[in-house]
Amino acid sequence: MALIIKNGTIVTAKDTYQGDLLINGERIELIGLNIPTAENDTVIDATGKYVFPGGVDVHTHFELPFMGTVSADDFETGSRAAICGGTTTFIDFVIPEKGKPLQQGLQSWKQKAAKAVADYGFHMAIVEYTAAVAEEIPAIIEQGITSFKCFMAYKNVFQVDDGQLLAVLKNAGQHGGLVSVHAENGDIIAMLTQQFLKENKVTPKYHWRAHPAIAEAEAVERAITLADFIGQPIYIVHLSSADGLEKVKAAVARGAHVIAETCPQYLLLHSDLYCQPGFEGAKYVMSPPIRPKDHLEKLWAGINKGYIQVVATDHCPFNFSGQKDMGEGDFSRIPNGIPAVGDRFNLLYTYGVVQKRISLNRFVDVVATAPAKIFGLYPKKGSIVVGGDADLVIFDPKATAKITAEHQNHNVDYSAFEGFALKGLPHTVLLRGKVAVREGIYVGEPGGGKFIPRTASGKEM
Ligand code: DUC
Ligand code: ZN
Ligand code: ZN
Repeated sequence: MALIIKNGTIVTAKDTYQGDLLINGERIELIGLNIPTAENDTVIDATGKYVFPGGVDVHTHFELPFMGTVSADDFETGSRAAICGGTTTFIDFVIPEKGKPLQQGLQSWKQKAAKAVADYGFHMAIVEYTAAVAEEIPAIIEQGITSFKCFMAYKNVFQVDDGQLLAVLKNAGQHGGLVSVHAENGDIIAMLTQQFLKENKVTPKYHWRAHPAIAEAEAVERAITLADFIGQPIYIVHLSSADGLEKVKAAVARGAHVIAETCPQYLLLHSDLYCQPGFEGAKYVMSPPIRPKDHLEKLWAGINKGYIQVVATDHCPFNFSGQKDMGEGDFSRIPNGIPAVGDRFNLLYTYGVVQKRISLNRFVDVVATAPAKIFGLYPKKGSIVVGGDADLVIFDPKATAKITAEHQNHNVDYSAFEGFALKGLPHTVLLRGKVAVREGIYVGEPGGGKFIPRTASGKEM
C-alpha cells in the first residue's frame, strides 16, 4: 500500500525533471518514470505541478517570552502556518533564562514544541557564558542541538561581549557545533536609543534610525574576524543590509568560512514603511530593521552569487493591538518581530522565481536544501532523494492569492506583507508521507510534528 505521486515536475537544488515518486511509509522509496501502481496504492496526480522538497525554515521564535510579552504564534499555530505555506521543518531558538541551566531551557522548549504539526529542531542561545554553561555545551550537542546563537545586540538582555563570543566559538567548535550570531553592534544601538528618547523622538521610525546599517556591518565583520581567529565557521542570521553583505563578500574573498542568511522582509520591504503616519510603522519594528530600497536588489544579487545561502524568516509575531502598542510613546518598548513563517516559501517563489530574480533550483536550495545541509538535517530533510523523508510540496504554479491578515494562518492581527500578490501556491503538502495539506486546506494530525536530533558533523542522526 504505497503512495505514488505521478507526472509531476520534480525540482531539487540541482535538477528539474519529469518523474514519479513512490512513498512507502514515511520515506521516498523510488524515483522514476511511469512507476506502476498496484490496486491498493494511493495515487496523487501532479500533472502540471511542481514537486518540491518541503521547506526548511531554520529561524523561528514560537511562543517566545520577549520584551514583556510572548510571541503570538505558539508551536501549534506557527507550525500549522508553516506547513500550509510549504515549510515542513523548522528550527526554533531555545533562549534559556540567565543563571538557569541550558538543559532547563531545552526541556521547557521541548514541552512547548510537543504540539507542533511540522518537524523541528532547536538551536541553543547562549545569553551569558559562565563556567556552568561551558560545561553543559557538549551535553547539549549530544542531544542533537548542534547549533548555538549569540546576540551581539540587545545590551543588558541577551548581548554577549567579544570574550564570551570567542569562548562559545571555541567550546562549541571543539565539539562540532556551529555558532550563529545576531550581528548588530548593541552598544551603538543602545547609545542612539537613549539619545533619541532624550530628544523625545519616540515614534517607530526611530527604531530604524537607532539601528544603522553600520552597526550591522561592524558586527558582521567582528564576528567573522573572531570566528576566523578561533578557526571556526560563523553563520550570520538575518543579514539585512548591503553594508553587511559587503563585509561578507570581503571575508569570503580572503578565504573566511562565513555562511549568511537573510529573510523575505529584507528582500521585499523597505524603510519607507517606518515613515508612515501615526503608529503604523510599529508593524515593521524588528531587529535588524528593514533598510532603504536600494539594499533590496543587492541582497537578491547576494543570493544569486552564493554569498547568501539561506532564506529563513525570524518569525516572531506580535499583535498590533495589545502587543506592538506597548511601545506607543517609546519605540524601544515595541516588541521586535513580524509574522513570516507561512509566507516565506510563497514569497520567494513569486518574487524570486516568477519575477526572474532567482532560478527554480536556487529557490529550492535557499528555502530547503542549503539550510538542511548547513544544520545537519540533510539528506533526511531538504531534498528529494531515495531514503529521505517524504516531506513534499506539490505546488500549483497557476494558483493565485493575495496575502491578507484576514486570510493568513498566523495567529496575529496583521500581516507585514498585506496585499502582496502570490502566483503559485502549495496544493498538497506531505509530512513524512502523510498528507498534511490538501488543496490548500490543513488536514494534518494534532501534534504530528517530530523532534529531529541533529549530529555535530552535519550528518543525519
Ligand atoms: N529580532 C526580532 O525582530 N525579533 C526576535 C529576535 C530578533 O533578533
Ligand atoms: Zn536576531
Ligand atoms: Zn531571531
